[in-house]
Amino acid sequence: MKLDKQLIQDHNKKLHDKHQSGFSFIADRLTTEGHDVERILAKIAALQIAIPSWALGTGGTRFSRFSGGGEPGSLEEKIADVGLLHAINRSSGAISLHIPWDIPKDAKAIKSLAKEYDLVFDAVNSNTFQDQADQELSYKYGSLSHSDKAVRKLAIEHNVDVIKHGELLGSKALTVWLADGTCFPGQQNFRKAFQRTLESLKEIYTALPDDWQMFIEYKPYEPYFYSTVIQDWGTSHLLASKLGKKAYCLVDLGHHLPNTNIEQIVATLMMEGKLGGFHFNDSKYGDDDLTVGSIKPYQLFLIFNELVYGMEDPASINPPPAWMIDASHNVKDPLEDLLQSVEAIKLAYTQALLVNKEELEAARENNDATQAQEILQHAYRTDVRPLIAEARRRAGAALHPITLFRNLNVRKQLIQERGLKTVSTGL
Ligand code: RM4
Ligand code: MN
Ligand code: MN
Repeated sequence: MKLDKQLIQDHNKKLHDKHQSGFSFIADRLTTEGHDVERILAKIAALQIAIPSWALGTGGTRFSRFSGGGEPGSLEEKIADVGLLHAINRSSGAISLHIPWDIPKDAKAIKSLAKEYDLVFDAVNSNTFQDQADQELSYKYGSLSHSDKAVRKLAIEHNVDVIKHGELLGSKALTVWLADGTCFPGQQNFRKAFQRTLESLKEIYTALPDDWQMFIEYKPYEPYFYSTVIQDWGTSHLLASKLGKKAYCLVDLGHHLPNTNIEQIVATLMMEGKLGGFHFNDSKYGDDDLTVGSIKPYQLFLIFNELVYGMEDPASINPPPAWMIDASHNVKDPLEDLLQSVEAIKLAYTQALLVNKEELEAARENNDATQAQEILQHAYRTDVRPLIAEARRRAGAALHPITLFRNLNVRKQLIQERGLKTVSTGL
């Protein structure tokens, strides 16, 4: 389904007056406070967040999966869904593929289809956490860290294959997330598992084109519950440092134990120039993969405060990170959820742009904790929604994405097109 641009214009026209008064109000206030509103709007518009190809269907838990209707049944339909999101918000201009869930059979055709929707291909993701139907060796006891060299070889070759698929599509990064780990104390030699992983990653790294990056994702537990080979940012950083300058760490918000200070991890990694990729989601307990900003919006703001600091610092050695939503949708319509997630990311980003850095630094130097909090929360408590809407309007997108999505009955149309019982590949 392709969205007629006129429908967006009609929607914007209806909301115009209300939007305009809200926007003038905040723009005036920010100008009085010394902000350059045009500069902020340009930054908001420039932030593009990749959508993973596995987030467009209804996700499941280990108990069940309640499929929604009209789910994309092919890669082409997934691209159409991301294209739809991008048409509505002009902020989701990239798609991230998971191989082999989404192997492009005809890369050229897939690439030109994506282009029709104004989309590019973000990082490609390998999958060594599931055995494929025709697979002779099993990843049950690990992949890149496996005790059996033949299994490691299989996993290495798969990653090299994923790079090749990515090259044909114009991707510039490979994300490696390993499920490798153990469930029981004593099951594995930690040192050997790390060394084997490093050796395997070295081989993959050799196959990485010069202008590519490798993102190493960490996770403390799950699917195994005692140990994980790449359990935390320190392990990821150690591997990335040993591999070389094309290797970076990837922070997935859900891959931390409750109450971990993620903003501090972000600060350290950016200081070292090693933050390559970022997966957004939200959680209450673990890797819940809930809508971004639905549980801990203040934490998201604090994380963005460090990200903005790292991105705007002229002395920064960190490349621009690759942004992606990594979520699962068990309850909400996946497309609505993704629209909400993109909005939440933009809200936190914009609020972080409003932090008065000079005043904050002065407060810090004076050890004035009260003033530091005042400064941060002054930015956080600013309702920046009209700014984001204005940036969208200027880009030709909808003032209120969810309202437009609902008014146009998009899901109903997708069900008519694809049927009620389609199931998309992914988790
Ligand atoms: C993992 C991890 C990876 C994602 C898979 C589907 O928990 O977050 O990034 O590829 O889920
Ligand atoms: Mn992830
Ligand atoms: Mn995850």
